[in-house]
Amino acid sequence: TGKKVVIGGNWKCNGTKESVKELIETLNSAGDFPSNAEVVVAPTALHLGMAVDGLRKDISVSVQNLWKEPKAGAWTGELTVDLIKDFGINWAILGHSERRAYCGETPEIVGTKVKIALEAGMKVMACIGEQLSDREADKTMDVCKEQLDPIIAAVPSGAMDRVVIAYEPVWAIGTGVTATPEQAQETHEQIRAYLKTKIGEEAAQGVRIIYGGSVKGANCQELIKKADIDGFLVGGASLKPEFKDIIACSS
Ligand code: G2H
Repeated sequence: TGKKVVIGGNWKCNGTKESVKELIETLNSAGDFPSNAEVVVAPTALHLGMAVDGLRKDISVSVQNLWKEPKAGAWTGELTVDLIKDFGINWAILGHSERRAYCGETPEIVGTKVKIALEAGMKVMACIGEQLSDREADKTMDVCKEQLDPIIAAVPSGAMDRVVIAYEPVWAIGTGVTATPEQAQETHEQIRAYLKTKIGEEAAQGVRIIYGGSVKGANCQELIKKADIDGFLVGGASLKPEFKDIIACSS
């Protein structure tokens, strides 16, 4: 389909000035990336400047969140899209499960943020995923649909190609437990089938659906072989030199 593979690095709330400098140097000296890889890293807000200034230009920088109103103003502690774009940042991770779980982000809030980012011309990695109890109760797709609906509804006409869906089963996040390639493929396929009913066959085929949850150098090869896995959102392993091996697996 000619889709580029998205390899996202979600640094979460990690890093020191020294470790971020080292990571930037490691990535900058990692040699050529596969031509079909779209590499994006999301540092903490404190480290965004270092990343924008220091990283090679074929790595894009992303925020991990943004404010639910588009314009700068009296929003203490927040970052609005106009500030983010002014800084040269064009990607946002939105609706990560940690923000849903710990920061009260409802599916509706996530939808609002997706809309704001896309209207500003940004690209979005919108995260969805079920808890272990949902999976055990056979509710994986119910939860994914509930999270997907406001995201899909938020996409302005013609902007679907700037939306990446990150499927991250919560039980596989930071736990060392990865969904098996078969489990991940099964859900990715169901997500794409659901997208088809909402946006049509062709548009749904074009959407990159990436997997997140304990992705590492040792398991990325098997996962990327699957038909509906179009890349990764990597947490823990994106802070290590191993991230370049994950980028390499997209070739
Ligand atoms: C899932 C993932 C990155 P990790 O949250 O978004 O983190 O790879 O550490 O499970």
